[in-house]
Amino acid sequence: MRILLVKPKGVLATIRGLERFQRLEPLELGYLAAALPPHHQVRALDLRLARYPRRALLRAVGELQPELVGFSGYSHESGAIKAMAQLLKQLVPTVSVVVGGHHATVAPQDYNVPGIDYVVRGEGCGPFRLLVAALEQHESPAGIDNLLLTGEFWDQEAAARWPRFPDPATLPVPRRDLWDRRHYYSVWVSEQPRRWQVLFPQVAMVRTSYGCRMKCSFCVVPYLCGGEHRPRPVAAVADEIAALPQQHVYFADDENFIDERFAGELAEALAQRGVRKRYFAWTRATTVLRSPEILKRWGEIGLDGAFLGFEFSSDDELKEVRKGGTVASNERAHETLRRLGIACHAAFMVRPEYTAEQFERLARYLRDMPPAQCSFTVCTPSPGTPDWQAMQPRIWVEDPYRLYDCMHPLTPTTLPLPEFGRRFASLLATAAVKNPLRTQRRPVRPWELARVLLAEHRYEAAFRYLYRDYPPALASSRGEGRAASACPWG
Ligand code: B12
Ligand code: SF4
Repeated sequence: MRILLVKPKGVLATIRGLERFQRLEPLELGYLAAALPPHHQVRALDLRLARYPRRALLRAVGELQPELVGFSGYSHESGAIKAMAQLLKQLVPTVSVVVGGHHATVAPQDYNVPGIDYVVRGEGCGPFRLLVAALEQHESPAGIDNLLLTGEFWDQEAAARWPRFPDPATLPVPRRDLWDRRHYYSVWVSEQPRRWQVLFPQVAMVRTSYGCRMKCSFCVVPYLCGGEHRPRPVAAVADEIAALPQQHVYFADDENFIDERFAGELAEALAQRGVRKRYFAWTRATTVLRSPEILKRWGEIGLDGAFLGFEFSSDDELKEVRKGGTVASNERAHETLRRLGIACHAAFMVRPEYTAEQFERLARYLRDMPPAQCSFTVCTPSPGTPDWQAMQPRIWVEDPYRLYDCMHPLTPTTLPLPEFGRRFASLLATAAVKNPLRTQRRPVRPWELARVLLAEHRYEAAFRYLYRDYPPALASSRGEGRAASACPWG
């Protein structure tokens, strides 16, 4: 079969701003393609690379004449996916359309619309392979686990159950030959940046495990994987990393080091293979404090930076989201990483209800922090969690998925939206001076410096002007009531 796999382009300025710092490989498309027998003709279309995504999609459809088109997307991309699916069906009524990815997993009913034939939930390789096999044989794909048929065949009961994730040992090695690796990069942080260090290296993305054992209330991951952390076989991951042409690896795990045994064995397997690459991973303060020797070993084999969810600067707020740590444990973990020569990416959240004083309190905390790369989001429970359900009556936009990027408040702000955006943006500037790249004052290439400064400027502007993404009635007020929102894509 001729199959086109599509990753959409973000519509929001916040998402596009983020992309100036990092654009990671469309790994999910590589996994899906790898799950199929080789006689199928598969093309991956990453619309993030296209200036005019609508034109790029139509061109690809014209060239490949696909029989099946698969879309992948997060919640904020769901509007664009539905619009593209409908357009496709109008132009080529015989094409089959399947959607998958995170939004399909947590809100499948949102895709039960004209234009979409099938919705795949959870890990997609197995159901996708079976779907393609059924379509190839002109058979109905009804009855495939974690696959829903839309319209009159919609199974509401199945849509309400969490999909089961398969044994990660059954996952194939993703097909990275489907894209040009030169398009994928991430701004790179190190505790001790070298002189003339490359600031935007090409990066590969690798998944070593899925799931997490913790239960932070805003996060959907514990529901996705039943509260388990499930690693892939060590040798398979080490072989995949060893074969990568890129020198920099960004891990796509929810938590990389929570399973000490696996993390330790993987480090040794990489060392034994003589793999010398640079790594960036996501972990928790509690993991760093529990297993500093694992972080030390990873530091020795190339871990440059670790993402730590600091979340808040007060214990009360951390307790409220069941983070399972304290401000003091965050600070100790930060210190531990720095001692091991690993840079800390400290991720903070603000709440829609923040007052000017609460923004100021966070800004004071940032000013007193040791060097770190910082990022900021708005605390927004994930679709699929009980907290998301509880928030429903307070949601102030008609289509919350469109603005679900954890950077747009979905419930009324205490401050008027423009002031909220201004204060949110100024946190970026306050934290920027703490970045090890700035504190260490190492020389950098002028064009890379210009690129960082432009990215910072655009990202800050996206925060400052996020009120423009809301209907005018909300943009200028504290937003009582709900307002409709349109879905522009293209
Ligand atoms: C790595 C990661 C990132 C990377 C980007 C990865 C990329 N390729 O661009 C970075 C760090 C940049 C990132 C950024 C963001 N992320 Co993120 N990210 C993740 C993480 C940890 C893993 C995702 C991943 O790549 N997994 C590996 C791939 C191979 O697996 P997969 O995507 O799940 O795909 C499989 C299945 O879903 C399915 N499938 C997927 N697509 C399709 C399509 C079809 C047709 C089929 C059949 C099946 C199918 O099969 C795939 C094959 O294995 C997830 C958490 C999670 N557990 O999912 C959060 C997650 C997806 N991110 C999330 C969010 C909110 C964001 C941000 C908005 C956060 C922010 N404000 O910075 C941004 C948005 C970026 C953007 N451009 O849209 C949320 C999404 C919530 C939602 N409802 O949308 C998640 C779930 C985190 C969470 N705990 O809530 N993210
Ligand atoms: S926020 Fe991180 S630590 Fe908490 S449950 Fe989600 S993945 Fe686990």
